Amino acid sequence: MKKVWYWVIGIILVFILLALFLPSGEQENEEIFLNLQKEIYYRLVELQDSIEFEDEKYAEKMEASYIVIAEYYKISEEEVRAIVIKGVQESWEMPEYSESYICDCYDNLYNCDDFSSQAEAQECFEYCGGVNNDIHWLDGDDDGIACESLGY
Ligand SMILES: [Ca+2]
Ligand SMILES: [Ca+2]
Repeated sequence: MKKVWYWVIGIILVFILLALFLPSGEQENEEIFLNLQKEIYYRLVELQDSIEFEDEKYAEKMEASYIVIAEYYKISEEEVRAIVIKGVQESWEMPEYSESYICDCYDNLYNCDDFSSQAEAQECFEYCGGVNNDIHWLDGDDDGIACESLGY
């Protein structure tokens, strides 16, 4: 009778070990989740960096930045703040995309007349995801060409 218990305990141990060493799918999810958190953090830092310190509404705009990011990622403001705390505590470094950075994509921020040429508008349009993410509404007819009204 004792042998049966050894088997039962043995099998349970095997399952526990499997559960400990095979959560690769979960780990992958965690990694995706962490990358998303980092993206949210970078977006927020970027947005806050764009607020001029001399701006008389500096504090208000800093506060509003949390709401903008929360709305964009469809999460709560508290979640954004929690991510920021995590980012600061773990000192996440900003990605080095300063060279490739073209324009902001987190909200409808530009109109065609904000660009000095169609090519410039096109560049920003494609940088933000093209037809699939025309966040600035630069390509109203969805033909993949932004701001064709800018004939220059
Ligand atoms: Ca626009
Ligand atoms: Ca178009």
